Amino acid sequence: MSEIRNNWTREEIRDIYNLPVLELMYRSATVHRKYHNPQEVQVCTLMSVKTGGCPEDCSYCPQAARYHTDVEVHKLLDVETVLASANQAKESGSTRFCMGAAWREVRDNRDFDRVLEMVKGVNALGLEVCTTLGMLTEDQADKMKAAGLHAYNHNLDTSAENYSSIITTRTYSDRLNTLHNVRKAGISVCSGGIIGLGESTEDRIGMLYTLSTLPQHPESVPVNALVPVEGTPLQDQPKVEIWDMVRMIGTARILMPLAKVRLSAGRVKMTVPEQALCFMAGANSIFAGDKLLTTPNPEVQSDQEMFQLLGLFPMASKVTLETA
Ligand code: SAM
Ligand code: DTB
Ligand code: SF4
Repeated sequence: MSEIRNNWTREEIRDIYNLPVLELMYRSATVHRKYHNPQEVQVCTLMSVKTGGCPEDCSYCPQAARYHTDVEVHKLLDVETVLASANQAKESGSTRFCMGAAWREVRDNRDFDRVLEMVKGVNALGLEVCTTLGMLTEDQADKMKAAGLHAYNHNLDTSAENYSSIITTRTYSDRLNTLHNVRKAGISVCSGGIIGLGESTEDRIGMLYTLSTLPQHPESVPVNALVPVEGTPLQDQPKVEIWDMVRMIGTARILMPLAKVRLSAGRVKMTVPEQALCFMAGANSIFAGDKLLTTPNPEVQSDQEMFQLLGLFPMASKVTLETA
């Protein structure tokens, strides 16, 4: 039941997703316990190193230039500013630092050189370093690997069938091509999606099908609940039901047992008992800090209290373990 498989069928995935929810949770929790320590949760920090003004039209995103949102646009930050934040993130218990830029794709210019410096600096702090910068070529992926990049985040967001209703300025195969370049460069793959976009259950199954039938599963699968932002086309979407998050997380856990399944955007709207259900279903990572990229996230203090209450502890850094 829980061996690593890349030949899942849509029918199998549909059957898992549609199990009675408590049965799904029981099965995913069982897989979770076989492959992970269920008390351990990786704490990650996100930082937007270049905000807003993006030429893409992702209909959920407050950073797309064409939507009128309250996002404060800024150019690429200085290396020092970013490294100071990375250091703070480390001090507050994060072991992974992810830098995001509102770019359609990486260009071979000074900004990219600066991002490579950021990657080197964060790596030198002993943090896992991740970036999310849009589309990448093979050569750019190789350069990031050489700079010490651990992981690259590039979400599929929804199913292939639904993609063009959410984003028209690029295609699903553009997305898959970047994931291929990242994998080829030997960088760990972080790819997941968003629920609450107005997608059907079949779209959720389709996205999980694409992820779980890649030649190698992503090491990291973020499950985001849409944070509706005023000014974006999806501003009026209803709140995601907790049982939908549980089903996505649980199904991802069963399909990709080794992956870190990340309870990502949308936690501000979730209660502690709701988040507990997500951890029970197999989530083993959160983003900490009062901001994601541009939208609010729970305070570090309240997450620490939640961990205490649920008997969870932050995953220790590999660097600490090696030197201990
Ligand atoms: N520009 C790059 C790209 O699109 O890959 C990197 C940054 S982009 C903001 C990273 C991811 O954030 C998106 O793929 C999407 O899954 C997620 N995201 C953006 N806006 C969101 C929102 N309002 N709610 C939930 N997730 C969101
Ligand atoms: C991911 O899947 N979720 C994070 C991270 N990868 C980059 C981003 C969530 C962004 C939520 C909207 C915002 O704060 O701008
Ligand atoms: Fe740009 Fe990324 Fe936002 Fe799409 S999700 S508009 S590519 S920043």
